[in-house]
Amino acid sequence: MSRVFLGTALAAGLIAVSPFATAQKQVWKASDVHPLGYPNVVAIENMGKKLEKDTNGRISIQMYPSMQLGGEKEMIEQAQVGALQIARVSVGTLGPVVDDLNVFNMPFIFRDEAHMRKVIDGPIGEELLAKVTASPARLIGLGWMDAGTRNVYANKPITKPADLKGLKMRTMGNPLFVETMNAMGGNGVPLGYNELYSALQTHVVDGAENNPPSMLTANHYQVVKVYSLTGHLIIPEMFVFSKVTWDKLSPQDQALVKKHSREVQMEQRELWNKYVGEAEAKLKAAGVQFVTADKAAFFKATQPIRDKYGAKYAALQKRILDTK
Ligand code: BDP
Repeated sequence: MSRVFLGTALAAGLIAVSPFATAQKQVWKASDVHPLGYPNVVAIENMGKKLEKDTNGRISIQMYPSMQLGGEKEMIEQAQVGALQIARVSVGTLGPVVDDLNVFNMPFIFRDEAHMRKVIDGPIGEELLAKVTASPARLIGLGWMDAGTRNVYANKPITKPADLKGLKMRTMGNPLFVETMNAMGGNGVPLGYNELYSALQTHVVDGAENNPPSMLTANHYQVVKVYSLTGHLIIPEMFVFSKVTWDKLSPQDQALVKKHSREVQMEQRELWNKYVGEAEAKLKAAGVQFVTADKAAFFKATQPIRDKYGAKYAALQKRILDTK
């Protein structure tokens, strides 16, 4: 086919190949388990506004917040088949899909949140996004988000591993977290985030672990009243794009999305910094008790997990630890 003919045929809409398809108006579906107003949701919505402006309305994003499309496992599956374009999920739930990510899911792998941010912003962060893209998962790793530090909550203070004895504690759906919770002294029960509120309410589980904004916005604080600062997990989140849709985009559109993704990464963090403080204040005002825990004891109790899983990623783990 000559170039001239191809061009004419495309302009006439005779051939539905990708360059033509992308000239059409597209509304991408994005989803998040968190509600409107949550930093992650706001940052993706803002990306949608920028894309709309840059493309004169050709591309826009429709956000489906608050677990409207299910939990993160369901969101990942929808993105894999192209039913959803952007899924913002925890690396906790992505670990079982792209195994290399589990290096971030190990307890106490990061010294603190600043350390985690250094790692995701630098070459390791880039490499892991590329690993997702290159994996058979049919997802494109676009960028990272911050989710602070996860601490345990139940209806009693958990200051040391013995306090978790006999407690059923919800974890994200990843065997690594069940083992971690068991090593910390409790009984890990993997459940989707979308199942958690009712599981707490009906005492299917006695507690959970998460950051303060999640405990607040998912209403867990209405049922569980003591937040113990175990600091066992600092897990970043990722927003991924459906490869099915991505492959139909022009290189220009792909580059545009990539550029905005880095901006999302930086913008979400600013929003997060503010949001965490507000969430803590609201939890306290609602009667949630914040308790200091013996972090060193939990660190020690979880050493077998780092030994077991760390061996697989020894080189990467060393580079993470060496990131200053
Ligand atoms: C929240 C994360 C969210 C996870 C949720 C969970 O932002 O991505 O789905 O924890 O525990 O902190 O499932």
